[in-house]
Amino acid sequence: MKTIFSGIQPSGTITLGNYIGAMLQFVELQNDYNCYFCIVDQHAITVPQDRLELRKNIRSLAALYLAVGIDPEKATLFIQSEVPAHAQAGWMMQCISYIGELERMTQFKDKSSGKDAVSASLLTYPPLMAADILLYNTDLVPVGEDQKQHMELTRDLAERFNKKYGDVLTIPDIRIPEVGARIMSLQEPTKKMSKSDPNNKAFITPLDDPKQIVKKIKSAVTDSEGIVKFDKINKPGISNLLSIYSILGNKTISELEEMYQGKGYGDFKGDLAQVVLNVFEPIQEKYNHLMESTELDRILDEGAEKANQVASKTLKKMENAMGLGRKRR
Ligand code: ATP
Ligand code: LTN
Repeated sequence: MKTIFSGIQPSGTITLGNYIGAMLQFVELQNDYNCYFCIVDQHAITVPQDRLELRKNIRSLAALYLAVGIDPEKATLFIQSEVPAHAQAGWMMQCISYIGELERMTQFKDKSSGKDAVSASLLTYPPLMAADILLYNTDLVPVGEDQKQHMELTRDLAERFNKKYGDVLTIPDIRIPEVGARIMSLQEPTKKMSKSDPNNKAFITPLDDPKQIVKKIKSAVTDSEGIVKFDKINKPGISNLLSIYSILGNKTISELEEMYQGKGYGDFKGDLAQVVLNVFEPIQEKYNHLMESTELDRILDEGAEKANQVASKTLKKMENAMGLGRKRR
């Protein structure tokens, strides 16, 4: 069986973008692959986090992974900071990364622009991500489109390591969904929907209450034309909503365009809100149950143990190859 690895930051509550771009793929892929799904808390602290909020978000993200349908019998679910090999291998990956290539990452440019104090870790974020992936001999990484550049760097770093130190690391491929790889902000539809957006009207989360979801969709920015038609360049707002409707409502874009011919955005948005609620309400119910159970800790303990076993083996190989410490088996 081939191996899959992917991670989500506990930097807030997952959005509709994370759900469509990442989690929907995870649920489907867990049946055919040996999967590792990680809560990348060390990545989350590359920007300031409130410690209590972070703790809450880690636990909440674990419950959400399960609530959307990740099955701990099939996939390994764990927290990055509970597997020390990530930080250790991350350091080794930093040592073979060039500052120039890290400065070219668009996520670094976006997250650092306009800030007076930029942490060094924001720059060295991608080598840690490479370590996450490479420790599990990963074949495939399902992510949204925004991670393409980081994945290319991960492949470059793995190839660089192998060239310098011998054939130790598996070169992973990226998997981006055909539709929904980039869900846009509801308020600025030319910007990616992001869970750390300071404007909470820009995103929907599965934990929003139904009234909030309806309100956010109704106030999503569109255009003044009033025609439900997919045109990403000239009508980014309605096109984004059409993509969401199409994926969650199992209808093609052209079916939707036909259904809403002659109708305004109001009808369309009302129906879309219902489609989103149909998907999110059962997730919320399962989530509430999991947060109250002791099951969550047991699953995360088992996940960390399994991940540790695999990761520490690769770490040893990497250290031996680089000449760190004393030779170990
Ligand atoms: P942050 O706002 O804190 O940077 P984020 O919302 O961008 O976080 P991540 O935790 O960095 O989310 O991403 C988790 C996964 O979700 C990644 O695979 C990423 O590509 C995917 N993803 C994030 N935002 C979107 C989006 N708007 N559309 C599709 N996929 C997305
Ligand atoms: N960089 C990713 C989160 C992330 C990740 C990973 C994704 C960290 N480590 C490993 C896939 C595989 C992000 O910002 N979305």
